[in-house]
Amino acid sequence: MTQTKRALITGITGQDGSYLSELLLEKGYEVHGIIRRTSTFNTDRIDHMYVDPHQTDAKLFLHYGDLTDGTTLRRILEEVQPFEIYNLGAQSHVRVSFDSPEYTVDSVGMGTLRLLEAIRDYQQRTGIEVRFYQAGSSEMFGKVQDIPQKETTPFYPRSPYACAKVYAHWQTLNYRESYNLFACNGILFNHESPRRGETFVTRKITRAIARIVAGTQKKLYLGNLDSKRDWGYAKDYVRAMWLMLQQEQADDYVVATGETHSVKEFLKIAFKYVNLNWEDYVDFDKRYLRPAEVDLLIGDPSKAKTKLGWEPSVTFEQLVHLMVEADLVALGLSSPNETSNDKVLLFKDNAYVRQPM
Ligand code: NDP
Ligand code: GDR
Repeated sequence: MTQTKRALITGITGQDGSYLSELLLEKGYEVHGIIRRTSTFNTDRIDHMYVDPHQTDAKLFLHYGDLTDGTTLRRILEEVQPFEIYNLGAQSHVRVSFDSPEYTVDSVGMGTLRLLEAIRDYQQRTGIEVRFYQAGSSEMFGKVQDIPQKETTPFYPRSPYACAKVYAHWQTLNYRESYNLFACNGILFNHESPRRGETFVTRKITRAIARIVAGTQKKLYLGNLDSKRDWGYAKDYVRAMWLMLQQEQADDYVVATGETHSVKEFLKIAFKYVNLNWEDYVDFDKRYLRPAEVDLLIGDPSKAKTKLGWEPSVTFEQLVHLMVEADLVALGLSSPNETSNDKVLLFKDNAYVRQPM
């Protein structure tokens, strides 16, 4: 009899956690996620997968916990007995990390250490191998050293968030080397989707466009429009996480598209999709500037392509379009481009389908 594949995900309620859960469920895994207690529901992104755990076909289970609470992490590990752990939980907003540096470092840096320690003890005591994925970030490269950035590029973090991710990266690598843990660092460049948090720049833009078209918003206030990012599609990136844990050897991988675009380029393409000129709607607000900025990120995904067989499936323009479209659909609007063909693009079951209006 084959053993059920069992995975534990921190950050399951986030953008990546939701896509990764879908991928693992599709692959027949039993998925366990750690959620935080909040005063209002925070499970919107995973509700469509959830079935009452009393039902026999339940495959997704949620546990209350927090990366700042080591005792609970240990208890959940003992209860779930996972074979794979994906550490996606984090205070993941770079600008906010300047406002809340201690909490950011606690959840991102110390949180990773707590989890690694719990895994080390569990594995040594039971002899069961646990494979670990650490959600590293291109922000670790920070101030540009090499173009494009690859696995061997030195880190130069420029925010409390990035410093904490560098710490988590090195601890992950050290646990691999010291205790023979199967622990991988993904160094993922920005990845976006209709499920992206509303305060990250891409989603802030696409959501604002839908509201402008609906007539409920007049202006969009942004900070630095000149920074450049290597933006990919989140659904592609969670596939890379899974692939890393299926290899014979644990290793570290850059995951990126290999293309870079400025915030201005994103704005231009996004507003053009609804036949508007971004310059008529965007104003500057210095509150969105960061004390230190990361000006240019562009990744070299050669290693992931060669060793994991990973490829991005969505171009930059397609990504911008699918995000604008999803926000238009969410407000019950359809894009002018699509209506002219008497078709509407609908986001259904995680795919974009054209349907007659
Ligand atoms: P999100 O911000 O969408 O999700 C973060 C998740 O972490 C949420 O589920 C959140 O829970 C949870 N979380 C926050 N604080 C804690 C805590 N103290 N204990 C436990 N869980 C916590 O991030 P993404 O899905 O975009 O990113 C996933 C991971 O990948 C993060 O670690 C991020 O730093 C990293 N990353 C992301 C990239 C990207 O472009 N998206 C690129 C590179 C790395 P809640 O819903 O309750 O807030
Ligand atoms: P980033 O993403 O910092 O790269 O981190 P974000 O979308 O926040 O910023 C990208 C760039 O846009 C500029 N910008 C603004 N950003 C926000 N959020 N809001 C604004 O109004 C605004 N105006 C301009 C920023 O200055 C920046 O240059 C994301 C997160 O998901 C991290 O967790 C992850 O590790 C990295 O991507 C890779």
